[in-house]
Amino acid sequence: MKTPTRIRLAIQKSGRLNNDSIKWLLQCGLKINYSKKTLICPVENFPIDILFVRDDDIPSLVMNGVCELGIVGENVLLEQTTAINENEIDQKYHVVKKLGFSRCRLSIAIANEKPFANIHSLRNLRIATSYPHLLTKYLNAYDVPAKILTISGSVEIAPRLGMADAICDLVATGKTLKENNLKEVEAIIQSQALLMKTLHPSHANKKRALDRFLSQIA
Ligand code: PRT
Ligand code: ZN
Repeated sequence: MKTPTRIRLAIQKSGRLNNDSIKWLLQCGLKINYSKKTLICPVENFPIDILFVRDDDIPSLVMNGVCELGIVGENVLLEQTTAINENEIDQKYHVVKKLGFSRCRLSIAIANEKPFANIHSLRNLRIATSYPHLLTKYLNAYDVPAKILTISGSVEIAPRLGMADAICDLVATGKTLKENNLKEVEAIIQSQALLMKTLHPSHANKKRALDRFLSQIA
């Protein structure tokens, strides 16, 4: 059987990370010839195959060694790893570098007219979010009980629908919050895209390609 020597690098298939991830790879000197429909694309001048996937799948693909490398938002990586035992996680991946694009923050926001003095003003509120683990960890650190409602999208609309008193979602320019009559009151984490690598490469002989790529971008 032929020994695999090509490494896999996972990036988002479509969405906010896609363009800048490709731009960054091109800046690293990789020659990529891909179309929007491609799911896997061989790099012409390097033993790397680019895999196009949902961003949420990237941390586990890398942690399980299916892909040696991945580009993902810190927000997604932190939410997923917060859900798992920290010691177990530390042995599965390493953050190679933060890439400086897709910057945003995960913040709590409430209706403009609601009074807010400090984090304790959130006590016992219903907070809608797609980031239940990061939000729970943050509120627990301040000993603030709240009812967390996990929803997968359009989080900003939840207070208008009467489903929630507050939200916890990503903010970049603040335009979406403004449009939904919400004000940002607490920033939980700052985020940007990062390059992560597996600590479990599936074949030892892929290490040479991995080391060569990592030394090229150092
Ligand atoms: O389909 P797939 O699962 O791959 O993509 P997705 O829909 O889960 O993610 P996508 O493409 O929306 O975002 C990918 C990543 O981009 C996020 O995980 C963040 O790391 C990063 N990013 C940077 C953002 C934003 N900025 C951002 N502003 N992701 C989402 N937003 C949304 C936010 O949720 C809110 O609805 O934009 C709105 C707020 O933006 P402003 O500018 O109005 O404040
Ligand atoms: Zn996603």
